[in-house]
Order: sequence, then structure tokens, then C-alpha cells
Amino acid sequence: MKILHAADLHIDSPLGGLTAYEGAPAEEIRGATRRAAENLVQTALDHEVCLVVLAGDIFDGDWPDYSTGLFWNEQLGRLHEAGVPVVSVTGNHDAQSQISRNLHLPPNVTQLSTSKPQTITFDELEVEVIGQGYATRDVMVDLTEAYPDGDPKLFSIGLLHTSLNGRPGHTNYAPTSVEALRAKGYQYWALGHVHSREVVHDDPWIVFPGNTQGRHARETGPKGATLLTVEAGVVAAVEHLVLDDVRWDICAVDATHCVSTDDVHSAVAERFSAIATGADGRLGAVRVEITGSSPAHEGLWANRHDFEADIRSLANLGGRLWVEKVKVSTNRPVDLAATRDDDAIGALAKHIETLRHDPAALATYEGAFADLTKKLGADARTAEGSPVDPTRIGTAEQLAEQLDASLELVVALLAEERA
Ligand SMILES: [Mn+2]
Repeated sequence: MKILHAADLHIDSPLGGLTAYEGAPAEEIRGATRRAAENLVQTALDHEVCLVVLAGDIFDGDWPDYSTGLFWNEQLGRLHEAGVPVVSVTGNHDAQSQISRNLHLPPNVTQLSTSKPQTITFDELEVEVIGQGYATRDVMVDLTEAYPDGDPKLFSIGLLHTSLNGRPGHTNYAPTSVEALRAKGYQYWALGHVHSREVVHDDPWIVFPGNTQGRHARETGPKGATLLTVEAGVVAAVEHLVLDDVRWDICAVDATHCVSTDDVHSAVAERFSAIATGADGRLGAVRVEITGSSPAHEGLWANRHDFEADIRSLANLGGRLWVEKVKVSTNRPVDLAATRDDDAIGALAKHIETLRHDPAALATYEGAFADLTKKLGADARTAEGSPVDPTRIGTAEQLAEQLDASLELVVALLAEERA
């Protein structure tokens, strides 16, 4: 018997940083969460699963209009036609209070109660699913405390949207522990909320399948769902299926040995080709990050808009890549000691060194740029491609993070002036 476990479909989530530049496959990116949801249903049909369990955040939030719900009901309908039951709980994103529009679900679908744990039993499968959804977004209590113990005659699946005992980057909703889950005597805990796949435990199985589609540059790599095979009431296999439609990746290039912008461009081209291969026919969504102390530094900074457009053009040439962002964080391979005393840059470098080691001196700059920030135009405030982030120059802590970048900016601007 096969059972499919998925979570965090986030249907119609706007994928992070979608800028529709010339040639960008914006429509394809916009539809990625739907394509992944379709892949999920198709894979359930292909593997002839007996049951689908969904551990919350099916929707990213309130539907912008009915099309989101109509789309999902159509997908659930495909499972209904094939006689596949679906059991789901709501999560923080699609908590009862968050979704204002409502559609009747097809009869094969059970959405478990949000007021108390609910058990649904499939006699013919000898399976029970126990779970509770979120009534509101901020569920800060351990919902499993009220979950009943598993029926020893059945294969028991616990369904829960949780961050367990805390996971980096995820709000600590419905916190609980491996020990608490083990104590229930279930065979499988189908969890959701954490977007990276994680097999937390294998006795009993406690699994985060991860989301079905990466949503931004920090959700890289293959995304999908977990297929479990149950034989004689015991988990015989747990397998990750890849379902994503757009694959996020980081194109990291160390430009230390690049002499010119062209060299950096070639290095990016090489990585792009590897990323496209890894995406295996899918559209690749790429964040480009250029680092290193590089002789190409000045050229990159002086013409950063050209460079960025060139990189996007390169992605268009490949046909199957979209560039989310080009982040240039190179340094100038400058001999600060040699210039320290004899020009303006040297004086600035020296002052920055002082500030780095003297928090009290740095603190005198707190709030110093408040007026300047107010006067800057909208363009300058966002300052796309600039090494210094003008939205983060208020506190001493923010300033400390930008000391290097500010020196780089001055050096680049002076170089531009001289050229
Ligand atoms: Mn969640």
C-alpha cells in the first residue's frame, strides 16, 4: 500500500523577487506552485496511492479571487475520480481565520477539525489519520497533547503543521517534541511547515516532506513530497519524489582570479550551464552572487547595471534560466597600507579601520544619515546594485555591517570619476 504525504504547497504564492525584465519567463514562474500541485496529483495517480495526506499551508494565504480555490478543487477532483481519499489539516498560512472565501470540497476530501483532534479511519486500508488544523495563524500550543493514542490494530498517521522543537527560519508554531510524538504510538508522523525536507526520526517515522515548490532564493534544490510504502502495517520504504516546476539555485562565482568583467561573465556562463543541466528540463531561477578580492572589481562596480543586464541576457540565451538578482560583493585587491597616508581613499580606509575597532566612535554616526535618507529619491533609497544598502544606515549595528561596502562604493565612484 502506498501513501503520499505532502505539505506547504503554498498555491499561488508569488515567487520571491519576480522582476519581469525583457525576455523573462514571468508567466511560467507565476504558475510554478500550481504546476507543482498538478505534479503532486499526477504522481499520486501514477503510483496508485491509496491515500494522500496534506500537512497544512496548501494555500499561501487568502485567495486573491476564486480561481485559486477552483484550481485546487479541480485537482482534488482528479483524485476523487480515481477513488483516492485525501485528508488535510490547515497550517498558519491557510488557517481558518486567514481564508475568507470558501468552496465545498469534493467528497473524497476530509479537512480535519480546527477545534480539537479528529480521527478518520479507513477500515479497508486498516489506517487511521489523526490530526488538528489551525483555527488561527498563531498557534503557540502543543496541539498533540490532546491527540489520542494510536489504535494498535491500525496503521496510525499523525498529521500536524508544526516547527517541532524549533527549526531555523521558521516561526515556532505548534511546538512539540520527538518524545511527545513517539509517546502516541503512531507509525508515521506526517508533518508540515518546515520547507526543507527532513527525516527527523525513523522509529516511528517523523517526516517533513518540505514544500512542493521552492518560493525564493533560499529554497534551493529539488522540492517535492514523500511516498511511503506500508506492508503488513509497517513502513517498508520512505522515498522523496521531486515535483517542483521551477528550480531555485545560487550561481556563486568567486572572482578572485578574474582579471576583467569578461572573465566574470565567462565564469557565470559556465555555472549557468551546470545549473541548467541540474534543473533537468525545468526552468531555473537563479540568484547570482559574485564574491572575492578581484582585479575585475572596479569594472564590475563602475558598470554594474551593464553587467547585470549582460547576465540576464546570458540567462535568456540559455532559454531555461531566469535571474532573480545579481549580487556583486567583490572587494578591491587594494594595498591599503601603501595608500594609507597619501590620498583621500587612504584616509577614509584608515578612518573605517578606526571605526571597526571603536564602537563608541561608530556610535557617534547613529542617526547621522537620517536627513540624507529622507532627501534621497525613491530610486536612490532602494539603490539596486549598490554595495551600500541605504535602508540600513540607521543604527551602529547596521553601520558596522556596511563599513567595507562604503569604502568599496567610494573607491568605485572615484574610479568612475577618473575614467
Ligand atoms: Mn507554515
